[in-house]
Amino acid sequence: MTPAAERILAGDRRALARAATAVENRTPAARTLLAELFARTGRALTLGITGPPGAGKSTLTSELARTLRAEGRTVGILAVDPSSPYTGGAILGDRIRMQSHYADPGVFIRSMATRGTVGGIAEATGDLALLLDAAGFDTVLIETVGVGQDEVEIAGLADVTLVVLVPGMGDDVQAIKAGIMEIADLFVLNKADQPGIEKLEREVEFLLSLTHRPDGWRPGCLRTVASEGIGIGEVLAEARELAQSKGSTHETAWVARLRRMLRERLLEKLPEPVLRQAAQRVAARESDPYTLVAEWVERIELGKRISD
Ligand SMILES: Nc1nc2c(ncn2[C@@H]2O[C@H](COP(=O)(O)OP(=O)(O)OP(=O)(O)O)[C@@H](O)[C@H]2O)c(=O)[nH]1
Ligand SMILES: [Mg+2]
Repeated sequence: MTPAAERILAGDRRALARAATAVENRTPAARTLLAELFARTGRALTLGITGPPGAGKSTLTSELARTLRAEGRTVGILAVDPSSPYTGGAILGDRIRMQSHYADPGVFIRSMATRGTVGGIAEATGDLALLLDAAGFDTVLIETVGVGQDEVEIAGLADVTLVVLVPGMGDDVQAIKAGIMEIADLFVLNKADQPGIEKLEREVEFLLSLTHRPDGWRPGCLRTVASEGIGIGEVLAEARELAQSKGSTHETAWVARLRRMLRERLLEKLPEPVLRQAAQRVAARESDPYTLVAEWVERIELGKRISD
């Protein structure tokens, strides 16, 4: 075993932070490390927390972490914002919200903005979660903003996905339902101290009554006031129960994940400038895309980079 892996397993937080950066940067060394550590994973409970901007995801995450710490459990927190390259503000806000956790060695926090790479963000998140799992964290909380494709993929990494909604969303509840319904295991109706909570609850219950998911799952909903720590214990208890009963869906998650991993590795063999040049030639009708892709596949089979 490499010294880096040994240090991480021994609980060395600096080694973990360095490894997390390597994982984010998708380095070959990080891959070797993860391969080494993989056998030690599979123990952490991973919760996804997603929902619209400002719904209280970070507040809820922080409160979940507080509750878990009070139980003596360790917590890894990954805050991902795939939609915006500028998470500076959000991260700054989170720093204030998460302040009490930063000094706690039982909590590891990492915020990730989009790095501008194609795909990859879901994989980077998934790998970070595995790294924290191997490092012995009991629970991994993954916060993502919005409900785009990246978020759906990121949600697929979690054992249980909580979707946070708030009163006063108006037609937004309708608008976001399509993507959200597929990934939600539990709806958290936050800001229950605000007017309109009954209306929101009725709307969500109505949408749920119309939804028939292929897996037969019917998500529940719970009210919280995250900013006052109200309802957090119930959310955690429900999430744990769901994780227990969902136990067997891991294989399905790995189908999606293996597919993405393969895609990521294959695309690595095709650097962005080379892809752009090729696209230019195709657009100008100087070469045809079918022959081009066939040639690339042939090269990949020979283990070569396409740019070689
Ligand atoms: N009234 C009320 N305010 C809340 C509640 N939960 C969170 N807030 C406030 O809502 C604001 C947004 O909370 P965040 O936790 O940053 O929300 P978020 O979903 O993480 O936001 P982004 O990450 O920026 O999308 C903050 O000012 C919180 O204090 C709640 O239950 N009731
Ligand atoms: Mg947040």
